[in-house]
Amino acid sequence: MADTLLTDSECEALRERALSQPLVTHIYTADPSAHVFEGRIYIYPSHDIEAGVAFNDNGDHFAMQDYHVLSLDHPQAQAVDHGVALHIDDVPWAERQMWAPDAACKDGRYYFYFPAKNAAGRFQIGVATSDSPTGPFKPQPAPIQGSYSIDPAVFADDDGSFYLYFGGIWGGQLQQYRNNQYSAQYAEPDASEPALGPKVARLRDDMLEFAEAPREIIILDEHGKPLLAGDNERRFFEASWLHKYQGKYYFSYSTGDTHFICFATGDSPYGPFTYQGRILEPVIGWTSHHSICELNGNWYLFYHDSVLSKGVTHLRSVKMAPLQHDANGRIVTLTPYRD
Ligand code: FUB
Repeated sequence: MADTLLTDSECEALRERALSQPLVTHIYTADPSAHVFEGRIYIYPSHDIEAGVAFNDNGDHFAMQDYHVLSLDHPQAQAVDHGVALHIDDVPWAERQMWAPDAACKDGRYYFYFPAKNAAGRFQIGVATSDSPTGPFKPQPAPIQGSYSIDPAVFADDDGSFYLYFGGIWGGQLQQYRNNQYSAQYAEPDASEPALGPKVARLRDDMLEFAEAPREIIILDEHGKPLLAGDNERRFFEASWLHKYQGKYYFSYSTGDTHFICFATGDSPYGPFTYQGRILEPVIGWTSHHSICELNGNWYLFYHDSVLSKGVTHLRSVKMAPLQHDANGRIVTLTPYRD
């Protein structure tokens, strides 16, 4: 394993690999959440399938039913598929649509967080546990109390606290909540109003429930004003991720209908965060979803696109490319790697 900074030629080789091939090609994978556990890179993706469900604005055609875990011995290695880690049939409360997951490790135990729709058609977030980073994961019988919407992402802070970020508008249903309460009457704010923010809650010590009511994250513009709902090129849509670099918290996310992965920085895991720029320009396919992790001083972006399926938006493939923070801590924008 490379235990030093990547050389320029190693970086270039990794970029080339991202250009030409996904991490795995025998199944479709998306929404990669990557972490380094015990020196190895583990990737927790969605497992895309063709379920024959008609396309609609709610994303019902993203009808995934299980999760696989991938891992890499080192960044240049061939990814290993560890097989099914959790199936919807084993989750008592989940009916359909296992969307973007994430995982965390605490005291040698692994916690897998995943969204799915319940019998009422509402997304909630569940947790499943294992002694192994690759599962199989045993789900809790009920979803996390007070959870809703999609795209859980866990951040482990230096003081041992774990935070769960979540939320996504449109098919992710976040627009139907205010102050953590659901109403079918709620909708997206008007274009001139502050955009809906993602949510964050610190996790309880046992990692199985929220330790507090979810709080809204505010993303500010360069004047210190919240981004507006009509600012489609910058406002939050889905795909929360948090990483820490040189003491700053970096919140990154997808802008959905404008297809960018952007980042904003702040001084607390709760925000507020100030918009800084783009990490990734649009990929092939409607959705964009990423994660960022560090191994031996090198930073990596994990993302997906629909190149392998020739543009089928719900049949995506996970890729990995080097990511760079410049001397001022700004993330250098990547252009996607198309063939
Ligand atoms: O994979 C289903 C959904 O597509 C995810 O939850 C979103 O982030 C988008 O990537």
